[in-house]
Amino acid sequence: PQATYLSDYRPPAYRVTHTDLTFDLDPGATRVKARLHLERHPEREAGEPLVLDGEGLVLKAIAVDGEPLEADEYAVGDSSLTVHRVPEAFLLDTEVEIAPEANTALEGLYLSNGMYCTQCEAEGFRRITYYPDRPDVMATFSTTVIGDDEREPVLLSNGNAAERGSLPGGRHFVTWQDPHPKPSYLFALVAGDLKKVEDDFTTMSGREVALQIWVEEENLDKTDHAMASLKRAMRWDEQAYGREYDLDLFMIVAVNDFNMGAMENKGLNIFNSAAVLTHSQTATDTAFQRVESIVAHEYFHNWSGNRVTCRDWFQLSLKEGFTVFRDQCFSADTNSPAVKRIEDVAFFRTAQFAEDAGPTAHPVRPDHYIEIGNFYTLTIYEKGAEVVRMLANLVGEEAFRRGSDRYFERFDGQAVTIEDFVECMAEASGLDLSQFMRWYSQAGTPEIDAFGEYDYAKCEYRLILRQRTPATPGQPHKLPLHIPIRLGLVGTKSGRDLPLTLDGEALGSDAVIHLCEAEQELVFTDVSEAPVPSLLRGFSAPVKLRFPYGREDLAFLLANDSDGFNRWEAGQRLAMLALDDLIAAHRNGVEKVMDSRVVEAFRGLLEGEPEDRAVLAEMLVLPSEAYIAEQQPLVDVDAIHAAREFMRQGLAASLRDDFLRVYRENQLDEPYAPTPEQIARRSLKNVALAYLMAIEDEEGMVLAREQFEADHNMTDVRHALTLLTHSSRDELSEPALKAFGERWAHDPLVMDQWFAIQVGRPQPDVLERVRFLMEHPAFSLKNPNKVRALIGTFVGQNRINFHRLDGEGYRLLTDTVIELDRLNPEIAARLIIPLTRWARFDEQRQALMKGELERIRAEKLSPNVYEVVEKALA
Ligand code: DPP
Ligand code: ZN
Repeated sequence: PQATYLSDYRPPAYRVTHTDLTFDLDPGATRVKARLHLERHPEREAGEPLVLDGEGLVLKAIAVDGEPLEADEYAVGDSSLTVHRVPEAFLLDTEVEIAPEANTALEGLYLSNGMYCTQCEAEGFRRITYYPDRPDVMATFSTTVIGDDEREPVLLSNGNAAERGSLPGGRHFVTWQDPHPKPSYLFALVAGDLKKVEDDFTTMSGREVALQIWVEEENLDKTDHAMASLKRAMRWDEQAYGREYDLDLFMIVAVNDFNMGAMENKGLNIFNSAAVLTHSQTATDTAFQRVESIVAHEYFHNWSGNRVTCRDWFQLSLKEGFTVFRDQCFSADTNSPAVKRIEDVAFFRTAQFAEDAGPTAHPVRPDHYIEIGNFYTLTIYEKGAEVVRMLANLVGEEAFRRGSDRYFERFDGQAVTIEDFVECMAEASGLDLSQFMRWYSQAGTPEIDAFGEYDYAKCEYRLILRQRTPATPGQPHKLPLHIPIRLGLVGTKSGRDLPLTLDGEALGSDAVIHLCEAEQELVFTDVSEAPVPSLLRGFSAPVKLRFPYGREDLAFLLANDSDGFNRWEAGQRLAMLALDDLIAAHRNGVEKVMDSRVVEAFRGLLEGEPEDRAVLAEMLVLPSEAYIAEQQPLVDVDAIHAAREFMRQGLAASLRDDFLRVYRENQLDEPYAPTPEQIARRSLKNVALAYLMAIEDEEGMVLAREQFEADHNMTDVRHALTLLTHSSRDELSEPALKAFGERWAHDPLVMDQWFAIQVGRPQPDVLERVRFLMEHPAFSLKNPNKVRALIGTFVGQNRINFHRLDGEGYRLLTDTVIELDRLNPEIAARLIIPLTRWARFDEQRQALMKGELERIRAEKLSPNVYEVVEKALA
């Protein structure tokens, strides 16, 4: 397979001004007629051949300006169609045949549960018809869909429905007009026996918009939350960004088989059912929150992505980073901002840092790829969002809004680059952002070493900051970045933020420092008492920051920092220091001793007045095994697990009565609602229950069983079932699992949870269970949600068993990937990632992991898996 390079970018030779499509649907032989209005691109020379993308298409007819072409006037390749000579402006008609029922890759047009649907981003449209399938070709579309009266009563595409009618033979059609020029990746078609829930929205300028969520009939009762989220998102985008919706109709469709979470097709968002359907009995609080943020994310793309799109796929983070930032801010505004930030950062620092530290590390704007499908990554999305957040913090709220207004106005209807976006921010703020651009081109996680010293005599605090970014594949040398460091100095006597004076300038008590050099020294003057520095508040930059905090300092910050995020962070750091000791003890075979300072810090949290229960719940959770692993030079899977369990049990044993009290105090009698208040109480209660279960406390065990049987809502039921299943008490968990599995056998989204719960078991028998469940009638390798629930959860969250020393965990993953690659390369390439991180483990595991990668490499592979495996073995 060939790589594509950013530096090779050229505008297309021909652009499409209008696209007219007709689909005559049939599972095995759908006919697609396309009439493209083409013209030469003004920047390209006359006389170039027309080369269109196309994969897996059977060409049935081709004509230019109505004249059928002779066989020697065009050529059909594996992935292209070339017309040797074309005029400056012309009509191209093609007709192709495709087979949606044979499409297991879930790109292009495919069938999901008997329903036709499409996924065109990034390069799926070329599996539908011959087309310049690249985002800088933007055209208006009209789409006629012809389907069966009975099987496909509903025929949907982008834009507004302009015409409908019946046809002979029990068929009918609908024609859709989309007046907004769009790239092919935003095309969508859905056809099937769907039911809709309807609502409406009046935009800020008074335009009426019909809102529809289309689902299978049995899911009609699971759309309320998505609809309410959509309306909140529409209002929020008007208020926060001045962006209004621009069609008469906005549709969401839920499909069961979907590679991603959801897709922002113009006016017709297609969602993985897991990202849209919720009900108190079937979805957890986390799922409710995820639905809210994904509905918002896809809606926000209407401006950041659709109206202004990407010039090429190297610019993917232009729309994704910005849109993730937008959805994060939306969720923070609608829920608890501190908790949202904590959750996002906790996830980011495990998953994205791990990506940056592995062989698939890449910049937020990569400079080459083999398969763009492999670049829908945490770096492009989440690090991209962190980069936009840094920009927002550097330029300030008002300039950021002016900059974004400028961006949307200047580039409306265009396909642009990351420079265009940053340039708007630079213009709006007057800030020089040239060094900042390195965030887009340099891969890897910057590391900052900080040292501080208080001079009592001079009342000065001297802070030294040193940055370096480790080498990543293809980038041995890194340059210093422009890093915003938000900080405060917390007085050890007063417990308050001290006023900051730097170079004679008063900065308030919370300031953003621009770290631009490899090393910078800051001298704060008029510091009236010895402080503990609170650094990188709110995680103001996606970096690893080290500071030689003592445990007392951390306990102090945990109790006194005015920044909620950094209070949580202080607790995490304190726990990490104690965990490091326990890991070392485990490795050296000496007795593990619980650090009483951690116990006392937790006691303080549990016995204090909870101002924010949601934050408190987060503070009571120890760093995850994945996060601890990220902090170790060499990952010792077993020691990490043993250390963390030891600490959980130690905390539970010392604070048992507190946990029991917190559990009882946070029981709720009210009917379920996904409100921040209720969610906070449930999290707190469930964290407490998890501690009680960590020591298999008899009373805790009874509470878990009662919570499962009370059947109040899925959050509580799932949590209780998970705790029982992960305990050693199979006599309690087996009947519960059986009852749950039978009750929900008809609901695929609940069965996903049933799979995930079981494969998270720490017991060594889990591997046999994974293999056994892969044969379960509710499991299918063709359904990405099932693969993620069963294999993804096992590999990603059951670290001790995935990394078993007999290599069985690795073998299971490899067997699955090899089989899956023949069905769905995109999902296969994602699933294999944990194996690529072999360099982080001991020699024995390294050898096993590499051996499995070699075994995959020996197969005939998709470009997706090929690219990942090659990087891993390079
Ligand atoms: N569906 C993916 C997203 O919304 C790709 N655009 O991020
Ligand atoms: Zn997106």
